[in-house]
Amino acid sequence: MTPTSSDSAINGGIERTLVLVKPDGVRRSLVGEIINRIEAKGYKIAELKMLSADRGILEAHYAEHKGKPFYEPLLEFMLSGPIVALIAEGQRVIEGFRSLAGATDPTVAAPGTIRGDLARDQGTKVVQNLVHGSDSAESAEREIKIFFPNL
Ligand code: IDP
Ligand code: MG
Repeated sequence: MTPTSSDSAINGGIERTLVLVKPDGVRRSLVGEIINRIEAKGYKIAELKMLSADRGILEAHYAEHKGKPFYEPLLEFMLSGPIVALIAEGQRVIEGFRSLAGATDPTVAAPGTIRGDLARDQGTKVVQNLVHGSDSAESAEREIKIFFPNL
């Protein structure tokens, strides 16, 4: 189909968000399931890598939580195994992925969401909820730079 000016208007406003599959997701072999949900929704995976985060990266990423009771357990948890970092792309993907992920607390996250379907309270100090997703355009830009500094 020949692109028209109205197509380019429809295709505008593409956003990018940073998604992390946390160590519990990698340990439980849920990487494919999580990526599938992102792709099935219609978002594009623009970048993807597996890495073992170091403390410096996580301190930068979670700076807003420094001093909270779950901060040290959160860093320890995120250091407990490899993670997958990806950039998902599409119109309103920041809000859209947060909706796919579900509420922070997996016990009450809605069924149908990644956290609601696949995670639960494990009695740990930090809640293990499989995924991270940027919460705003500013966070997305900041977090993408942390995990993909060469872009
Ligand atoms: P989010 O991942 O849904 O954006 P944030 O408030 O940004 O949630 O918290 C970052 C991560 O810290 C959460 O995903 C979760 O793993 C953990 N966390 C947040 N709040 C609590 C809490 O009250 N108790 C235990 N862990 C928490
Ligand atoms: Mg957050």
